Amino acid sequence: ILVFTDLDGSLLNHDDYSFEEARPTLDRLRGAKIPLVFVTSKTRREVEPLQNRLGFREPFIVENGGGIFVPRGYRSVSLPEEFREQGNFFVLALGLPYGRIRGVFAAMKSRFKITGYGDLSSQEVAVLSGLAVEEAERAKAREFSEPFLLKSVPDLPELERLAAREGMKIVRGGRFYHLIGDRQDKGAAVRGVRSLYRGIFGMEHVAVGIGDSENDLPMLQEVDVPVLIPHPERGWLEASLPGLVKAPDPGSRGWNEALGRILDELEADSP
Ligand code: 2M8
Ligand code: MG
Ligand code: MG
Repeated sequence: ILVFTDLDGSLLNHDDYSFEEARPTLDRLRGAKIPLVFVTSKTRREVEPLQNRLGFREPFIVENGGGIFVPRGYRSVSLPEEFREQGNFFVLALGLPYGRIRGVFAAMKSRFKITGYGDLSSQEVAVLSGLAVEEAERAKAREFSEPFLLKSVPDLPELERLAAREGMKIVRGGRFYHLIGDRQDKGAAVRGVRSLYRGIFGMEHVAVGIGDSENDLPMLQEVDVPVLIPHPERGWLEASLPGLVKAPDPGSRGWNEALGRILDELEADSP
């Protein structure tokens, strides 16, 4: 078994970012040595402290599929050469460099009322997101994507056309839109990580995927057991996915319950 999970609104509560209620199932994953792969809009600098707090040291996917990070020495195998060494990680970039994304964003900004993380201070990002200021500073350390707010939603189709012309696209998370490269999304990155596990890590597996927002749908399409967590106000996203499991509650509580039940079933099938 391999578990892919979104963070905000899924493993972490939408409002207070807590994962306390997910502890029982997190402990169970750790005990059974089931890898938990984060698939998030967050940056590498946001994921690192979270992995430490949660006690997981697995590969992870950042910035809506912008990059796959594998900890140095993970499972003592050597990775394909497309993976570049970067600090404590080997990184496969699937997205475009942040500088290029910001360049296109600046051109969009001259015509539309949009505000990106690059235009905001850490204090401002903290207010908009509900993150602490130090966390907001980590969220601003983008490598592959620009989260932004849009004043007028009817502008979206025109922004999408501009993005497409530059080889980019726009996806929607829990609070923000994200300008990203058009070859990246959470689904493409999950496909890449699954083939690493099957190939060089030698692990055939059943994949579970858990998410709550539109940007999670490509990931949910790439797994065997897709799970949707409801938004605290909006409920479950509209989605037709074969075998879809709907978690009973938002955030970490729903995550804990739904994944706990799925593990019961998978373990009963292959004891
Ligand atoms: C952004 O991502 C969330 C994920 O759904 C969103 O779009 O609402 C990202 O900027 C991420 O880096 C940040 O931690 C998060 C904070 O809510 O917002
Ligand atoms: Mg989410
Ligand atoms: Mg997310």
